[in-house]
Formats: sequence, C-alpha cells, structure tokens
Amino acid sequence: MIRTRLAGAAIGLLVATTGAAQADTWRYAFEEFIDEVQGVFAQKFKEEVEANSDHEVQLFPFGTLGESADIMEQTQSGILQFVGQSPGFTGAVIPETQIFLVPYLLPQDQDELFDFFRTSTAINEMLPEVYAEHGLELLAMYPEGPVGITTQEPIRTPEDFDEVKIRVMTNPLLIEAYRAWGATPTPLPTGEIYGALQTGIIDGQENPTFYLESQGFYEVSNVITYLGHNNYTTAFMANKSFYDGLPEEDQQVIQGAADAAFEHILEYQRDLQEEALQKMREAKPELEINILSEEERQPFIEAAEQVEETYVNMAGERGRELLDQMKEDLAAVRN
Ligand code: 6CS
Repeated sequence: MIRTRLAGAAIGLLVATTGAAQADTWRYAFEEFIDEVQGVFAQKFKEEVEANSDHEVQLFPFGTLGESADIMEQTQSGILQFVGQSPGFTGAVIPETQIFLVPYLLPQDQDELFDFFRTSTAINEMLPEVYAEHGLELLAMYPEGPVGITTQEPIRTPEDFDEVKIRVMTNPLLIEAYRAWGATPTPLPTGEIYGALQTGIIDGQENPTFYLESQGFYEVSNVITYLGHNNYTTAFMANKSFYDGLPEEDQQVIQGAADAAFEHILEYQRDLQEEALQKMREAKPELEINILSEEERQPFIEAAEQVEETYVNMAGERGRELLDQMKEDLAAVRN
C-alpha cells in the first residue's frame, strides 16, 4: 500500500519534472531598446514562441546585460539561448559577415531590399554555415533602414570628411570605408556614442534613421547626410548546441517564430524612415538633412570601390564566394 502510494507519488513527481523540463525559459538579448527595431522583432518572436509552445522567452534589451561584445560571448558560452547582433559588431570575430558593410552593395529601393533578404542564397544558405562554425545557428537576417551620418558640418564631398572623427562600430571593414573617404574613423561601443558627441570626442557617427531619432543623436549634431552607402543589417541567432539539442518540434516553433518576426519587422519598417525624419524635423527645425544626389554620391562611390577588395582580403576565399553569390542574388531581385 505504502509502496503503491510512493510509486504513485514518484510517477507524479516524474510527470511534474518532465512537464517542467519541457516548459523551458529561454533567454534572448539584443543590442537595442525594447521599442526599437531589434526590440520589436524580439517581442514578436517571444509572442509567437509562447503562442505555439509551453516555453517562455525572457527578453534582455540593450544595457541589461552589457554591450554587444558581452551578449555575444554570453550566447556562445550558452548563458543565453538567443542573441540579436549586427554584423557591424560580429564582423570583428566573423570576418565574412562584414560583407554587409561593403559600401554601395545593398540596394536603396525598399522593395528590392526586402526581396533580397527574403530570397538571397548567400544569406539563407551560405551564411548559416559561416555562423555555425562559431557556435551560432543563424535564424534570420533583416535590414534596419538606410544609414545616415550625423556631423557638425555639412558633408558634400569626400574632402569635407578631412579630419572629421566619425564613430563607427568596432568593425575593421567599416573603419576602412571611412578611411577611404578621408575621415578619421573612431570605433566605440554603443553606450558611449551620445556622450562622445556631446563632449566633442567625436564629430559624428553613422546609424539607421530611426536610431538617430530614438537615441537622440540628432540633438547633439547639426547635420544628417545620406551618402546612400548602406542599409543597416542585423542578425538573429541561437546558441548552436542548444538549438541542435532541441526536439524537432521545438526547432520548428523557433524557425516559425523567426520567420513571423522577420515578416513583421519588414512591415513595421515600411514608413519608419519617414516618420523618424519627421519627428527630428519637428523637434529640431534647424537640423540640416542632406540627401546627396546621384552626382554628389559619385566621388564617394569611386573612393569606396577599393573597400570591396579589402573585404575579400579580410574574409578570404569564402568571402569572395559570398560576394559573388550576393551580387547574383541582388541581380535576381533587380530583374
Ligand atoms: O551603432 C550601434 O552601435 C548600434 N546601432 C544600431 C542601429 N543598433 C544597435 C547597435 O549596437
């Protein structure tokens, strides 16, 4: 009788434990605040996972667990299960990902850009292998908007960059791009940008438009210039050992949630650029916003041509293959 009761209790405990083990809490850190683009993506991912499984996703926005380098380290070591990080930072440890920092490679047209991210073989088939070698399961890559450069003085020609200290992410290729334009690139972590602009340690920085507004960088700058050189890209990844160890059913939930968050974030951004520009114009009417013409962009395009070769030198044979494939993918969406 006692034995039966104990056995019953043991079975009860086993069921409870198994149940508890199935309903896990997964930790996901990213490089932006909860209401910025990476945060909106993360919220959608969480919502989808929680709607389609018993698991919970705990979100850690920028600042809660450190800088970009810290959250990547925590993901690779398995403390975190998921991470959002731009190649702007990952590029320092995975050189191939710097392809997203090659100037004038990505299209300016939004529909073309979105199609490229949806269909690209380089992104969807080749890059996952690259990330996998660094212990990361690549789940999605998405754009965050055209990159604008804030400065104190207008930038109309590469000569205007002379002696201008531009903060860049800690990315060797991005540093080379600004060197090619004659600026003085100054790599700094995210948390130091505003203060460095305010105190004049740097003269400017580059970021997508929504971020210039949400982080208030325009408050401590006089001019925003669009050279048309890039669209900010970011990646969403899981710790690979964690992901590989999951039952197929959970992997499907994760992939489905990542796909839903990807489509959601593209839709969310349709008018984001214009809305952010509008907010900044209203908050600071004297702010100069210069969208350089095709003709004005030409000298910047020419000066940056060498950066593509620098990328290949940094990323090796696979970097060249990625670049060739990406150009094919881009040509396919252009057509
Ligand atoms: O420039 C940066 O450091 C940051 N920019 C954006 C748009 N997202 C996060 C990143 O850390």
